[in-house]
Amino acid sequence: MILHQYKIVFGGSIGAGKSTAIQTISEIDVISTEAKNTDTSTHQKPQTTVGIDYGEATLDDGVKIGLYGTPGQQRFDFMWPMVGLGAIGAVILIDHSASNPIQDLQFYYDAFKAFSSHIVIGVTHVDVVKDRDNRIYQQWMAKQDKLHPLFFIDARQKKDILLMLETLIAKIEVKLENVG
Ligand SMILES: Nc1nc2c(ncn2[C@@H]2O[C@H](COP(=O)(O)OP(=O)(O)OP(=O)(O)O)[C@@H](O)[C@H]2O)c(=O)[nH]1
Ligand SMILES: [Mg+2]
Repeated sequence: MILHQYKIVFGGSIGAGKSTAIQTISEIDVISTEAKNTDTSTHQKPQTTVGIDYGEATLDDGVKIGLYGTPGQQRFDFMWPMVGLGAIGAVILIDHSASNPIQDLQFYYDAFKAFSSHIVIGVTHVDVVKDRDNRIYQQWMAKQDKLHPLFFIDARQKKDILLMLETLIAKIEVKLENVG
């Protein structure tokens, strides 16, 4: 059984690039809920998501994907189940330049694995902090009970987002074919 419309939820740290990723690949005008960022101690960017992002993309094989973005700020965590429930897969984006990206990864992983067991992880802003060791993510993954695909990406690059989504959909379809 192959589905032709997938709901994918994007979760992860503030400023990691969830809204950017959806904007980068969506074929429709993205519905977004950006507001002035008042939490400048966590991140300097002027705007932040306070509700939901929604976009749509079609992969090369014709599979349609609904892209659902969540707010990174923990004070909006009540939105996560509202946006994430019913998702068939989750993309977790982590900002490599944040003060403790592994703590962030653990936190958002624990929160978003509740919505789907199909997860890909994208680490962004690797270009910003070149002196931080990238192997921390593989070391973290080795301690988990399940392995998930992990990519170093730039959320502004369409090809990077498509690679993550294609990997996620392939994983999901293998599972669906095995049960269907
Ligand atoms: N240098 C660099 N900038 C990036 C990269 N990925 C995304 N960005 C930028 O980082 C910012 C990410 O902002 P958003 O897309 O609003 O982040 P978000 O995850 O939606 O944040 P919240 O909604 O506040 O949780 C944007 O200014 C992007 O252009 C990257 O890999 N490197
Ligand atoms: Mg956002």
